Amino acid sequence: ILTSLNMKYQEIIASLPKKERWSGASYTYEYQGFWFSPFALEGIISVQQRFQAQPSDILLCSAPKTGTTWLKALAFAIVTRNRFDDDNNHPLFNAVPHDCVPFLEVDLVDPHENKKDPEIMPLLSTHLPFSSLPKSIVSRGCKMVYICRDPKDTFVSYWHYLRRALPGGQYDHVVERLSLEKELESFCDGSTYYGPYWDHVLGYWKASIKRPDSVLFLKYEDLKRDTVFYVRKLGEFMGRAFTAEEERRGAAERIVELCSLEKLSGLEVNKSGKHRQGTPMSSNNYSFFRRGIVGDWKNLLTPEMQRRIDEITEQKLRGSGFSFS
Ligand code: PAP
Repeated sequence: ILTSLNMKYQEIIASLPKKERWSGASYTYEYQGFWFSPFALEGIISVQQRFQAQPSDILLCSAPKTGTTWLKALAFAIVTRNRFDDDNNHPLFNAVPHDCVPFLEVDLVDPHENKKDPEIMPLLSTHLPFSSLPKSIVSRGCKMVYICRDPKDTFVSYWHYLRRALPGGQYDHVVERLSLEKELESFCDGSTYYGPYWDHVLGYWKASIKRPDSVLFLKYEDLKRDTVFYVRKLGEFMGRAFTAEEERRGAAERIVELCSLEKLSGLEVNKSGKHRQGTPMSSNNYSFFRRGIVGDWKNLLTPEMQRRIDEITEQKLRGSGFSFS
C-alpha cells in the first residue's frame, strides 16, 4: 500500500509548479501557496491525508531558522521536568533537541509509528504553515506554540545554516557554489523551503488572534530578552504551570540555563553528532547552534539587501496589526 501511495504522491508532486534550487541540484515545489522540498512534500501530503491528532497533542510550529531548536529544548524540558529531575541524566545531554521532539511531516508520516502517548510526551513539531496543517489538529483544538523572528536575522541564519549543514551530505558539491545574492532572491520571492516567510508568520498570527487559547505566538527577540518570563508562560499555556514550590527551587531558571545556547552547543552530542544521518535531511548537529543573537544581519547584509527585505516586510505586514519589532 505504501508503495502505491508513494507513487500517488509522486504524481501529485510532478504536477506542481517547480523552481530550480542550487543550480539544479534540487527543486522547490509550490503546494497550497507555499514552497517545499520534494522530500518534505511526500510527508506533508501523507500527514494531511492520514494524521489523526489527539486533543492533548501540543504542536511547536515555526518557519525554519526562527528559533525551533531552542523552543523544542525549552518545551521538552518543561513538560518532562518531573521525569528527568537529575540534570546529569537529562535526554537533552545526549540528543539534539530535534531528536527529542518528533517532527510531524517526517516522523509521523506512518500513523502507527513513533506516535508517543500524548499523556507522557505530548509534543510534536512542524514547519508547516497554519493553512496546510492536517485538519484534525485544528478541529480537535490542539494547542500550538508558534515562534517567529525578524526576517533579516532569519535569512542570515538560514544562509549560515546552508553552509554549515550541507557539507558531508548529498549536496556537498553545491556548497562552494552557494551564492548569497541568489539565496536572497529565493527568500524574497518566497521560494526557499516553507516560504514565503512573511505569509507563514501571518497565518499563525491571524490564528493566534482568532484562537488565543489554542495558539501562543512568540517572537525569538522577546524570548531572548526575558527567557524566564516566557518559560513560565509556556508552562502555563501547555497546562504545566510551575508550582510555588518549583518557583522556590528556581525550576524555571534551571530550565533556561539547561537550554541556553552556551550549554547546548557545548555538549559533545551537539558538537560532533549528526541529525537524520543517511537521509536527504541529514545535517551536522552543530549547524543548529550558531551565534543566537538579535541583529546579526548587520554583519552580513549590504544596505541594499537590508532595504529589500525591509520593504517586503513593510508591504506584507501592512494592515495586519502585526510587527516584528
Ligand atoms: P531549524 O529551523 O533548522 O530547526 P532553528 O533552530 O529554527 O533552525 O534556528 C537556528 C537559530 O537558532 C540559529 O540562529 P543564528 O544562526 O542566528 O545563530 C541558532 O544559533 C539559534 N539557536 C539554537 N539554539 C538556541 C538556543 N538554545 N538559544 C538561542 N538561540 C538558539
